[in-house]
Amino acid sequence: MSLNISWSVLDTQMMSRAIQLARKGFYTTRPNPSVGCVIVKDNQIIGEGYHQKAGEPHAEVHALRMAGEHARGATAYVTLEPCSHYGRTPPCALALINIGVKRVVVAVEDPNPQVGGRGIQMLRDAGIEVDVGLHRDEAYALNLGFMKRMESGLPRVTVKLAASLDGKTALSNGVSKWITGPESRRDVQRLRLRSCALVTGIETILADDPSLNVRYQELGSLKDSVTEAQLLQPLRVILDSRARLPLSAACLAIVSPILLVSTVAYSAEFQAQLPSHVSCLVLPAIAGRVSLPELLSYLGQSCNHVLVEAGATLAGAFLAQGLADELVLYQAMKILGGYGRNLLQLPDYQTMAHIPALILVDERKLGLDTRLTLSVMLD
Ligand code: AOF
Ligand code: ZN
Repeated sequence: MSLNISWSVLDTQMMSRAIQLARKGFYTTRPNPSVGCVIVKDNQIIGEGYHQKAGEPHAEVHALRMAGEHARGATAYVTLEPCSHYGRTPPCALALINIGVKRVVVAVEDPNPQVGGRGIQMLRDAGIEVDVGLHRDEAYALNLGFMKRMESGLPRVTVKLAASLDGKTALSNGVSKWITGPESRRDVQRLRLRSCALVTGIETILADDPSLNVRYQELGSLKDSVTEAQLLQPLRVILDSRARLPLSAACLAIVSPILLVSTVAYSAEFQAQLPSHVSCLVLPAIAGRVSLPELLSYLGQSCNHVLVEAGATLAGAFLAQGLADELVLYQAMKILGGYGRNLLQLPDYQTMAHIPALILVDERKLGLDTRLTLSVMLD
């Protein structure tokens, strides 16, 4: 624990730098965590690096390569506990031991069951001084999805919503283009880019025929941190309980992975006509609809963060079932009036004790709109 450690100014500065480096990989490392590493000797940075892409070298390896033999006797600052397992790359703890670093400062432990404290133990067993907990909250916050998946097997779920001041998502005739402005819509591209999967419902597909991909040219200033070649498209997940998706849906024509989830199998004839980037999954039903807990368990095998971009029924189901961690609401300063559609379909709660408990964690102006980020308090 960090409670008894008094960190020096140098420690604090170096871990801040490591976190800054980790952030550089935020949009490209998934499903691996964003991790940064700085190697310091005689008050000088002699190596630094960050994890850029799953399957490629970890942060420590980049930093050690830069430092070379000078790393002997140095201090390594790492935002996540160095790994102890042979995954796609050999253990970073071993690399630090082999080069002979003297001290390792770790921001937060790695809850990955393959690591889970063993990286820190390996270093200590080799006689290296290890201090844990510097900037822990910041390092944890950088990898909320990864942390949740490793701790629970479930992905973090963000539900994206866009509405008018009177909480409507469309006019009564269905017209919704555009309630929010271009800045909000560009920000949705950022939400998609940070997500391993996007979940939508068949009703949204049938009504709007969206492509649900990340469009590089719409990334704005994010283009500075992600090149077009690095762009990772999230898995597009379509919940289609009764297997109604038409082969003409626009999303199918875009070549990036799609998962069609139904409660009854698609016909062999339909499946034979699907392009190779589309796969199908049958899950159990709850009240005639795809079981959302089963869906999240399935996605938790490989997805850190799931973005739900759906209509009021499906988005409401995630919230009502206690499966949403966060809501991001783009609120337009417009009043639609009439009988437009409601923001979320929720049960008819009879007491305030039963309504979802939300905490506003961020509020920001985006053009003429306001973006509210709300944490859902789960009991
Ligand atoms: C580190 N440094 O920079 C990262 C770590 O599939 P692999 O071999 O890349 O292993 C991925 C796991 O390694 C990942 O789930 C997490 O536990 C850890 N990530 N560890 O020491 C890093 N990215
Ligand atoms: Zn590693």
